[in-house]
Amino acid sequence: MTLARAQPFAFRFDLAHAALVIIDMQRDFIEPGGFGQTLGNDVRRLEAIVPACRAVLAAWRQAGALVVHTREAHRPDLSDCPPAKRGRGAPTLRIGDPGPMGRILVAGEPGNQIIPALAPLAGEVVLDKPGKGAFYATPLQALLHERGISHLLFMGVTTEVCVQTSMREANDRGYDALLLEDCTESYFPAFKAATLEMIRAQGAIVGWTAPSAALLAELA
Ligand code: TIU
Repeated sequence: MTLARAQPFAFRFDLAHAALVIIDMQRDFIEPGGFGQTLGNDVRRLEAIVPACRAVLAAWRQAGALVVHTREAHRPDLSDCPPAKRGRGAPTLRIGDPGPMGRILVAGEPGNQIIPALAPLAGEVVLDKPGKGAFYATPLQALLHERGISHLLFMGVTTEVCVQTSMREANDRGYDALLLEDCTESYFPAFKAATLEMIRAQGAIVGWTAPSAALLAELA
């Protein structure tokens, strides 16, 4: 497949060697009462991308290609949450504290689940990650290697935190990575815009970006 409208130049991939990686589309970031809001953010901005993400996920599933979902999640005993992460800033609730959707950013809690509109299907890969990047302390690289994956198409939240970190990790590991522009969002519009620019600058120094319509047209 060729996404001719990708920036900074066309993105070519073979579906059999590509994965759709959906970063942290969890209630903790998208709904009120979760981690995103405890940090002081207006979380309502993020739900606007859900219809576009749903359309891509449906088309990708129809094509039969690999789907990977991630969740930012810590063990209930917080043994995988560095004190530096838990102590950062002045949130209303810290990681592990009880909130309206259960304990903040803790695996298994209601707020830590992927939103129902993008719920994983049985058999799809779902990875819990303790960091911002999807490769750090997860089996993602081994899993992609086993399946012969070389190209990653990303969507999810937030653009400049977990999505960008994961793309940079992917880039350093030799993957060609593309971010679907209308399927990612930030609490800060300027940060999203800057991230898209910095990813594709300098001849795709981190990777590519493209509108989801370009992918949907190829998958149709
Ligand atoms: N705070 C923020 O923008 N994001 C995160 O903490 N995690 C993710 O991006 N998933």
